[in-house]
Order: sequence, then structure tokens, then C-alpha cells
Amino acid sequence: MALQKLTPQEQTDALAKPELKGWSLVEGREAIKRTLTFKDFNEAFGFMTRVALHADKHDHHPEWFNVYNRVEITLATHDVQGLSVRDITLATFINQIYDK
Ligand code: HBI
Repeated sequence: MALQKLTPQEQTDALAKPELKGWSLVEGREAIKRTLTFKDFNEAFGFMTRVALHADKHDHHPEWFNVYNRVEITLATHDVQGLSVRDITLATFINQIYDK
């Protein structure tokens, strides 16, 4: 079964779930975003390292920006030019380690 693009309803339903707390749709793009803040750069980069290793293992990579203790993350699936279940799964993982 090929990777499917999420419908608008599926996007809305996914974002309403508690496991996706803090995530929202990007204006004008089929993507989701969340901004995370940490105690300092060391904590932020340690988080990014954990996410990076997980992303590479699952072959699904974030688009992100980091300055000091702030990490801005955007998730989308290039292969479907939109959102897929992979983005929901990665966002859930990110929340699990951030919201600990
Ligand atoms: N990461 N976010 C994201 N979206 C993709 O479509 C994607 C990826 N990482 C690797 C990947 N696709 C590969 O499967 C193909 O591009 C080769």
C-alpha cells in the first residue's frame, strides 16, 4: 500500500488528539509545526540529536531551525507533497521526549 496523503479531515482529527499537543498547521502549506524551548543550547541540541537519530532510523526527516535554546520544527512528507501518517508518528515521538 503506497504512502497516502492525509485528507483535511484526517489532519484536523490528528491535531485534535492529546498526543499532538502544541502542533498546528502551517499557514498556506500542508505541513505541521511546533516551536520548543529548552533550558539552554546544550539541552536543545541534545534533543535534536535524539530526534535526528530516530528520524534517520525511520527514514523520515524534520525541517528545523535552531537558535540557542529554541527549536522550530516543521514536518511534511515530500513523497506525497503534503502530510502523511509519518509526520503524525514523528510529531508524536517528538512530544513523547519533549513533554516528558
Ligand atoms: N523525510 N520529511 C520527509 N519526507 C519524505 O518524503 C522523506 C523524508 N526522508 C527520506 C525520504 N523521504 C526517502 O524515503 C525518499 O525521499 C528517498
